[in-house]
Amino acid sequence: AHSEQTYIMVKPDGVQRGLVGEIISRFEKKGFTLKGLQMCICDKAKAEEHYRDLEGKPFFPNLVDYICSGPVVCMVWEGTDVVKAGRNLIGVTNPTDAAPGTIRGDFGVEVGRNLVHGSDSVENGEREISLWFGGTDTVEWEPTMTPWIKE
Ligand code: DAT
Ligand code: MG
Repeated sequence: AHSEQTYIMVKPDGVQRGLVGEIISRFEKKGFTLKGLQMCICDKAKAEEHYRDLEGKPFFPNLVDYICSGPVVCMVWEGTDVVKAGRNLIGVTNPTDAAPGTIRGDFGVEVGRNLVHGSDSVENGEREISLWFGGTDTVEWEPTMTPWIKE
């Protein structure tokens, strides 16, 4: 099976609401491996770069302000098809439409407070990981339980 990495970030509302542990726990229990973890307060330039594909959208200025409005928790998760599976754990963009059982479906009510980011492709994952993590800030390791999760 195909192993890859994704960039997952608990947004400022998720941090302020005390949902960091809950969000990490869902990725851990699913069977993915945490390869990088750090906290920061994002500046405007970095937020604009992170969301550069959305520049020009009417909500873009609000989105940038929101992401910069408090601490975020930045993570690299690795595993089989983790980009797609991670987005399934997170749920669709608007929490109103997100299925119960997903993070946004269980904890969110508005699109502008949707708690967590997940990369939408392997390529964007690589771009986002290099934007948020310096090369030395991730950890090479393999959990001993891997054979019980992956064939
Ligand atoms: P996602 O975060 O599900 O990948 P996206 O990449 O299309 O969604 O958009 C990035 C963020 O921008 C999203 O998490 C919340 C915000 N956003 C998207 N569409 C929006 C809209 N129609 N109104 C307000 N905010 C929106
Ligand atoms: Mg996106």
